[in-house]
Amino acid sequence: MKITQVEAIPFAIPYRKPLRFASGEVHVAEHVLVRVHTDDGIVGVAEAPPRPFTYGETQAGIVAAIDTIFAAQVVGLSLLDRETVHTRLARTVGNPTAKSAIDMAIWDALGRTLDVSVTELLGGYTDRMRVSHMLGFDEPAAMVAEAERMRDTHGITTFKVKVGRRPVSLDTAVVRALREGLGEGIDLYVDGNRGWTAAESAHAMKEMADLGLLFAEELCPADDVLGRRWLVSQLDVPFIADESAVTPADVTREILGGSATAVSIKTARTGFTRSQRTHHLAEGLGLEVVMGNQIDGQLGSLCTVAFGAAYELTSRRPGELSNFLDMSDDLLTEPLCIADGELTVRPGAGLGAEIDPEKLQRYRLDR
Ligand code: MUC
Ligand code: MG
Repeated sequence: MKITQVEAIPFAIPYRKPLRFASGEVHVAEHVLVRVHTDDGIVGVAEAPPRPFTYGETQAGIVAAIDTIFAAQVVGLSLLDRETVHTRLARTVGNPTAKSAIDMAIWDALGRTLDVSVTELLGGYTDRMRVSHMLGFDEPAAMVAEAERMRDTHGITTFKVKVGRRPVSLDTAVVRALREGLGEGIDLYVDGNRGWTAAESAHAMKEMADLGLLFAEELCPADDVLGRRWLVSQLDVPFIADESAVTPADVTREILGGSATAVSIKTARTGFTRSQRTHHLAEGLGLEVVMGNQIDGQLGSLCTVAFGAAYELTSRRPGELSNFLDMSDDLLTEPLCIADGELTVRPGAGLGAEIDPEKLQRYRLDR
């Protein structure tokens, strides 16, 4: 069970359709495949998706951080030394997805070694989650058509709508069109990626008061401390902290400061070990949890559902598990399939993900 090597392999797969939102846009999945090898010949895998516009990580930076800082901190440890791994990696404040991919690849390797799924190792609550699809910026008619396609093809009935544009009516018109076009049979919530001010957010939420939103997420910056508290205090739906609350300590500060009332757990940036801590904190504080999407590929989405399905609290709400559908291809031998609005965890050992060697060869950038 001894870790002998950590590989960081950059790859690039184009999106069929770019995803646009208030803090950036994604045209190509420029991710890093992380492989953790052990002396038993086991290989655990995970992927790191850099989001430069949010966390400052880049693909080249992730490879460099793993090769020059993190690999040496874990090589020689046992797969069971997960707390030591976490402590060593946590010394570095930044690089959330580089650290998380190593953590998740270790859990995958442990599951493969013990012949147990990661979901069972974590908590084993269920084997599936309902799916919520993120809709990026576009014209109202195009967003309604996209939501209808997701509902009719995959049975998805929950949608997170990207907002945060100016004037706010650009976005409120979209949300209204979605409610009118798809009716009461769907659930809607909005994510501003810090695009609006607190006052603009309050105005937009009033304008959408009759649309039955489930949540609001990161409508304005958490650094606008009093403005955000003022906003959150007047909302009648939970306000989700996403990029403002990456660590459990961030979550504690945001919640106790009255700047959020719910939390997005993204395995891409807190791995499994830190996501567990956030989950336990959320349970103790009585918070709503949504399993979020860092615009993950199929391997990242498999990590999200593996964690989300492990606990009652994380599987209660639909998880954001479907944006890999917008990619032109992926790395897994057997693609993920969303049917009847659900994604199931893979049966078998670890994450149950097999990387297609031919696809990896085609998309890797370090050939
Ligand atoms: C989200 O929930 O914000 C957009 C940027 C990012 O880091 O994640 C996505 C989705
Ligand atoms: Mg968000």
